[in-house]
Amino acid sequence: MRTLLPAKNGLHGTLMVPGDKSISHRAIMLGAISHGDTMIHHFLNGEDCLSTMQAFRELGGVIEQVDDDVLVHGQGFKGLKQARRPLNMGNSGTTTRLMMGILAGTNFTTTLIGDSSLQRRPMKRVSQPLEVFGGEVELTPNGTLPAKIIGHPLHHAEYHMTVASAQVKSALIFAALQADGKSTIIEKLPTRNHTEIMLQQFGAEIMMSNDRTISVTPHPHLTGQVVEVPGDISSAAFFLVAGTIIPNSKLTLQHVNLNPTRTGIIQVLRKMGADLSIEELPTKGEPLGNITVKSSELRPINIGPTMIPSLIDELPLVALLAACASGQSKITGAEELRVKETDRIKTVVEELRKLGVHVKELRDGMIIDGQPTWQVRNSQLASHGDHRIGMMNAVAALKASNELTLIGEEAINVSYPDFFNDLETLAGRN
Ligand code: SPQ
Repeated sequence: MRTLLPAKNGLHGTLMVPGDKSISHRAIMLGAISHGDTMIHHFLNGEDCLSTMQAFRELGGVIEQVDDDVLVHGQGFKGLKQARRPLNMGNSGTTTRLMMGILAGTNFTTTLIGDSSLQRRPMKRVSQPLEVFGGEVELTPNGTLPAKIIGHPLHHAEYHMTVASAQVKSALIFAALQADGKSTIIEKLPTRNHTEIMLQQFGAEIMMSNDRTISVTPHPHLTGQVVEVPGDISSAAFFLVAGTIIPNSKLTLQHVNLNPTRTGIIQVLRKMGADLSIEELPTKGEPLGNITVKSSELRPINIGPTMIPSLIDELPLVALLAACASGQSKITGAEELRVKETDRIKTVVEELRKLGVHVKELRDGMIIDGQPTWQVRNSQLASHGDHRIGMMNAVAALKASNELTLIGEEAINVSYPDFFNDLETLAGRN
């Protein structure tokens, strides 16, 4: 249990947030299936990405790590070897789903297991489309882990996705790379495109057109690269929101990834009236920049389905922003939140109500009545084992007038092990 203190003097300073989680996972994966060495700088040392690293080691990969520098000795798809035991995906949906696509085309069988949260998350969304490519994945009758991936030669396909999910898309791209001809994947809505961008860097022939169509030429010669992982906008978002809602704050987040498929939170902050400025930085890879925010008065907002993928992981924070705005906000089209580490509609509503915020739960979102001050009803906040809910609560607690407590702070190690240290530094308490 952790004590959460208010930030009575605001938040100040400059911070380099940890490396992007999605990009760190993909850098290990692409490094392992490429030929030659891949050097990864600013790798995210969170538990999820370490699950990916460990899985590839158990598949015969040689990976060296010194702090946040990681060297992957790639041996190509064909260099992957059967693991001696089930691979433990921990809490990581990204590792699980992307691995299914990579392992579908091997000539061996692999079993994937995970923690209690991951065991509840839907996996048919990957196994079913993989069947279209000739893949075979056995799941429990509920469509959950453990998953047994029976490797097969794969064939090409044209597939229209039925969920807006970068994880499903990426699994299918990995399958398509091992198929017997060119494949096309058509997204329901545009989602984060780190797999596509990084594959191009490693030498794959992968074309993206009209935002939603991806064509994959199989069996490229992938060559190891140097990957500079930018700061994670999903981690920076906690401080962007804190800097906006806590009076007397001004802070700068450095080297943050500004890939437009991820920057929905910046659009939301601007639409709500946040004082936010961006200094774009020169880069050879994905766009990045320094973001400065100052305390601001906020207007309410309406968010609908098309915007959701670009801020899916930031929606708990959007709800918190709405709770501080002058009026009623509405989030709809966000039913995907129900299948994250927790049902994030339910857990956000439950935690905001403890803080005295009026929130109505909808099937696919919520309606939030913004209030300038909250009357805390229950000072014992909980992460529910979900890193993003734990961090949302820690940011909310900065605004409370009294000390609160957080149960389950360890969940935060999944994506941001130094979160509280960084928070205390910005609050001037370190
Ligand atoms: O890896 P995991 O557990 O699924 O992580 C989450 C998160 O909050 O960190 C989701 F709970 O991020 C996903 C994200 O929601 C990471 C991701 C990716 O790297 O491809 C894509 C999104 O999931 P999805 O299902 O929309 O593709």
